Amino acid sequence: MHISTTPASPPTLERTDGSPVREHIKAAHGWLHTARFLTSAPQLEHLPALTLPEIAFVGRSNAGKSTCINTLTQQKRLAFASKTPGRTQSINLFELGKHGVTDAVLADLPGYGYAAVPREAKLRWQRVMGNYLLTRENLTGVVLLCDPRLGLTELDEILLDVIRPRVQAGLHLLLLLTKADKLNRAEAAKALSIARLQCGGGQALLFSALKKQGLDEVALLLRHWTQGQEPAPEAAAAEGIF
Ligand SMILES: Nc1nc2c(ncn2[C@@H]2O[C@H](COP(=O)(O)OP(=O)(O)O)[C@@H](O)[C@H]2O)c(=O)[nH]1
Ligand SMILES: [Mg+2]
Repeated sequence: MHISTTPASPPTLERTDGSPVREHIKAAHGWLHTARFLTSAPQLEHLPALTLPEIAFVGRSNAGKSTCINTLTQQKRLAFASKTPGRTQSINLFELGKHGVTDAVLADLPGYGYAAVPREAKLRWQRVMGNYLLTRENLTGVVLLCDPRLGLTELDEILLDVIRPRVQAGLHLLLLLTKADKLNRAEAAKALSIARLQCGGGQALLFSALKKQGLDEVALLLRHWTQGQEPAPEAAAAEGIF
C-alpha cells in the first residue's frame, strides 16, 4: 500500500525568508479559507482518484465535526453541502489551494454511532469508512473528533485500530477534543493526557469552535501535514506562541 510520504523530521522555524511563525499561522488560515466543494461520493468507487494529499475528518455524530470544519474553513456553505439530501451518507470532498490551484483535499466522512440509523445502513457505512481509511492511497492524515465529556466510543476505538498500521507507516493522526469550552482547566488537562495515551503515534489537541481554542494549532498542523515545509505547531509552541 502506498502511503503519502512526509519529511522525516518536522521543519524548524529557521526559514530562508525569515518570516515569523505568526505569518505562517495567517497563511495556514488563509489557505483553509479557500476550501470549496469538489465532489460527493456515496460509495468508495465514486471517489475520484487523486494524488493530492487528503485529510479525512471523522467522528461520531454530534462530536462537533461540521462546526469544526466550518470554523477552520470559515465557510458555512461546506456544512450545507454535507447536509444536502443524498450527501449525508456520502464522503464529501473539498479542495484547498490559493488562486484556484488545488494543493490538498479535505474529506468529510459521515458521522457514526447515531442511534436512530437502521442497523443495515450502519453496517454499510462502517464498511465504506473502513475501506476508505485502509485503501485511500492519497490519505495523508486523519482528524478524529471526539467530545471529551464522552470519551472515545467503541466505534472510535475500532477506527483507531483500523488505521493503526497506517499510522505506524507514516499516516498522520490528530485526536481532536472538541467543545473544550465545556471543560474546566483540570478536566481539560486530564482529557488531553488521556487522549495522548489513546492516540498512540498520533497527536491530541483541545479544540473549541466557540472560544476559537486550538484553531491556530490545527491550521498549522494541517498545513504541515500537506505542505511539509511549514513549521510544525511544536515549533510555534517553542516560540511561546501557543
Ligand atoms: N459549546 C460548544 N458546542 C459546540 C462546539 N462545537 C460544536 N458544538 C455543538 O455540538 C453540537 C453538534 O455539533 P456538529 O458540528 O453539528 O456535530 P457533528 O454531528 O459532528 O457534525 C451542536 O449543537 C454544536 O453547536 C464547541 O466548540 N463548543
Ligand atoms: Mg455534521
